[in-house]
Amino acid sequence: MEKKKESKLIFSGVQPTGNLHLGNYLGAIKNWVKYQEDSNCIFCIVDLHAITVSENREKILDNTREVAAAYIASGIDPNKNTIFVQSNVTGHSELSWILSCHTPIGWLNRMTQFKDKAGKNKEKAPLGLYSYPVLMAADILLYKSTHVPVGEDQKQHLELSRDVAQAFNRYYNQEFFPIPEPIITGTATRVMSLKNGLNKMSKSDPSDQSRINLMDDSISIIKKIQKARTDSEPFPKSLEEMDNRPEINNLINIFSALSEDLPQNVVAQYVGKDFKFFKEDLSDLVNQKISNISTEMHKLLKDLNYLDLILKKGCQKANEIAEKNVKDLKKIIGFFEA
Ligand code: AQP
Repeated sequence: MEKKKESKLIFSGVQPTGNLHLGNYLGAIKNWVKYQEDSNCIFCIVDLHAITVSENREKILDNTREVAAAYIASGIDPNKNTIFVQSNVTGHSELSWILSCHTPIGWLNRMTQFKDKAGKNKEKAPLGLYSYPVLMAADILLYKSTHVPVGEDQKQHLELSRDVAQAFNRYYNQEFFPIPEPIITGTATRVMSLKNGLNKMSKSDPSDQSRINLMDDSISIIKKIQKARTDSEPFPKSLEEMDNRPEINNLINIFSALSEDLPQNVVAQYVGKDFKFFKEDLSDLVNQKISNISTEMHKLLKDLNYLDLILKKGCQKANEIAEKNVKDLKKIIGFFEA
């Protein structure tokens, strides 16, 4: 087996908030699979992030196992990578506090996800939702990660992680944290809702029709794509024509990402044809790509002993790195060592 490159450390995660969807797969998990061949990879299930929203707290354990199953079913090899649950490694919370002391409030005030999720009721939003990006910085920096593959929606949080790393390094005049690089690749870095091309496909969208869940059966997938919103115009003749047609743009990008073909080739293939044919082929394609993952997820979720063992082993591996880095960090700060 080829030796992994020691210098590159990839970190990423998904929240166990239920309803894992095609956006999570195309924007994140699918891309991780190819990194495992030549990089050290740590894939986390970020349950501490999930509890920032009260609706997510109830099924946290089931949802945690669902994400673990999705990672493995999508092709992430638990023997080659570290797969673990965030709350099992105390270093995340510890580092989050330390980094929050180096994060100006003004930086957090600019985060659009907090504004979106808190809505009009900002005063009642929990502090954890506001400081979420600091915890995310801690997740990444705890392992001295160098690269973070994410979907487009996490770009702003990642930029904050870079700023926080730089602020800490500057303050202590050390190059302790590497400055993590975002990896945002492919034509589906922002998969949109099937019901509204201006909203991102999201686990928390109350409408199940807005997303393709990784565990949907083939009939549901066909129905959801059939009913996906389009417009009354004919199939576009060029990419430029898609500019003001967000729903069409989204479906073509999904097709392109799943078929690993360029969007312009997808357009060329269907120009002049009825949308019905495009949607039929898209349903087949989604089913073809998702059905193996879905079957494997169902199988894994019936063998909880196996899944839990993977997460326990992952916790040990993650803790080894985290404990060392937290110790070094405390030395730099100058805390008393008991
Ligand atoms: N619609 C999307 N298109 C492309 N990538 C996406 N990701 C999420 N939605 C899309 C990427 O999936 C990874 C894990 O996301 P997360 O679990 O941290 O939560 P999120 O970004 O807040 O995603 P959701 O699905 O919308 O969850 P809820 O509704 O719970 O907030 C990330 O890499 C993300 O970029």
